[in-house]
Amino acid sequence: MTLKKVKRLFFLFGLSLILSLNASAQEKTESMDKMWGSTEVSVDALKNGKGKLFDEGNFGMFIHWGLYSKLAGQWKDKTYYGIGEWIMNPRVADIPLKDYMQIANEFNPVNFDAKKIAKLAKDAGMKYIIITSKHHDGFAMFDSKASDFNIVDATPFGRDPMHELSDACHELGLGFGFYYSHNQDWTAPGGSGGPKVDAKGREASFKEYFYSKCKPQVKEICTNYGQIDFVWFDTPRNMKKEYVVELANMVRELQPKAMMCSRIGHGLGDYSSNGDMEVPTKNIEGLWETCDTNNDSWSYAWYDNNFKNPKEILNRLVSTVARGGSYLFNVGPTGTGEIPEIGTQFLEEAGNWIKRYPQVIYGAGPSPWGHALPWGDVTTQGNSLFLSVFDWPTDDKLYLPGLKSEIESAAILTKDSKHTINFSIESNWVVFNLPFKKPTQPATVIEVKMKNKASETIVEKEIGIYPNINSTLLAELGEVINAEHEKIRWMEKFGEWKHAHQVSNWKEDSAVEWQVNVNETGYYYVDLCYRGDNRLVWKISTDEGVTVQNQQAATEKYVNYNMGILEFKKPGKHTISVSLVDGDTKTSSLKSMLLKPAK
Ligand code: FHN
Repeated sequence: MTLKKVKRLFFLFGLSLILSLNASAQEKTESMDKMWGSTEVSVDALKNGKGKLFDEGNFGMFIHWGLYSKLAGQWKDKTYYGIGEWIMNPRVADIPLKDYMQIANEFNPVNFDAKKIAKLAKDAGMKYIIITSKHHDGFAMFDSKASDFNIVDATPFGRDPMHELSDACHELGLGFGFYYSHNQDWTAPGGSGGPKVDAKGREASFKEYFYSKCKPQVKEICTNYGQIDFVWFDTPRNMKKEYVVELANMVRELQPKAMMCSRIGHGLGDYSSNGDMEVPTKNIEGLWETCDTNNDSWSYAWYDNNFKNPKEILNRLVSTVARGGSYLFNVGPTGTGEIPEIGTQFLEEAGNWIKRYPQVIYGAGPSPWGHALPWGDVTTQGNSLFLSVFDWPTDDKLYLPGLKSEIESAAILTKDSKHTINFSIESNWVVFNLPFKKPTQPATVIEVKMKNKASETIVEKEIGIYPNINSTLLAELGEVINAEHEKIRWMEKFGEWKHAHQVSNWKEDSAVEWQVNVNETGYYYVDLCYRGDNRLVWKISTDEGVTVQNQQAATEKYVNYNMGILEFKKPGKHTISVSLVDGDTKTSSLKSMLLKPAK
């Protein structure tokens, strides 16, 4: 069927029949999206087989590009803030299907240059590219026989950019894969969120959508682009298991080397996909990934130039690797096909750093500390711990808490040489003597050679309280006593997810308790990060009988409030606990505590 025919038929059946998503249904399914599970496939077998690129590469480029990129977050003179690829959805601009499909007539990304994009990924230190072949809007960015609503048949551009990009990736030795929205399809009758009737006015079923569009298109992307390394399905929600199994089997048969992320649904992926834009706070075992974006939206939006700078990109990358995962970092080309300039520049700068320190990222293992440290993070390789120091200490000393394994030597790695640094062991802290000025930007790497394998490094579980930098005690790193501890997420702009662990539902004997290791005695300002209603009274106590109790305001957003000064009288191991003394026990939620040296 030609695109013209499709458009005419949809027009005939009226817009009211077309848009099926409503806000409450969406809310319901959002919570299902949180259930993206992990794989049942043997992790070791994957790491040594088809998962090698993913496991060792640790850094890939995600690309959200489609018809929505042309709209750039704007419809009929109005800007819609939030993730741009959702613009046609009733929750955003609610664009009539007929109007949306017509955008294809003017979609002409003449500046698309596959080689340039692949080169940027390579220069940025990325090892593979995963691009949207079809997002929820149903528009195929590849040549498809299964639907005319595709970039070759429906646009003046008339080229298949996916061919160009897969070729460019293969030429540069990069891995390549496709994102495909298998469940949601807002323009195909029967697709989740799509028209409820087909072109003939008959009720359209998911089954029809699945066999006429979804499965044939997945077959196309798995057949026409050579060997692919990833098929990245998304938002399975309540898709029936039988369909998911059928897709997974087909992909495994056609592309035995392709890794599928857990968002295919029903625990059938090869690796687990974390929540969007979420760098986890604690180490996670197995094969997993965090996908993140270089600004706030996934796809291009004209107003969104809130690009992560090289320091933030690298910090989030290093932290993801240090938690045991891989980092998939998104860019959104414009409607004419180019990646915005600032994003490009920042990625290249991040790549220059990675080129100098490949051992910190590629094939690197997780941090023995299990969480980020105040000045940066730690990855491991062979016998070495790599300390990526993003925040340089102001007093020439870098502190490492609770290290029980023996160090052989330590050195700062600069461009082409190693500068040995002195260190001392003071009770159970290692103190490195550093030059006053940070030697390399945006992070300095210190290689700490251990006597044994770095992955076997033993670290005490207490969280360090540092004398020269603020120490954060996250709720999830403490013990929650008789209160509710849950992981939550919320949207700032539409689709822009934030994540936290919170403790709520406080009772008289509720508390959060942390085991800490204090390097230096003295005074520390103590802040609590919480949200709630009106004013709250909190009490913070230590095992030395020191107490801070104070009232501060509360709002619906998490904010840090200064509670007072806490004293540690003796160095070493202590317990700190927090409890709610007065305030609404249901709405008061604690996220973290911050200890700031007062001197
Ligand atoms: O709804 C999509 C969204 O548009 C974007 O593609 C992200 C990327 O992970 N996935 C879904 C939401 O989680």
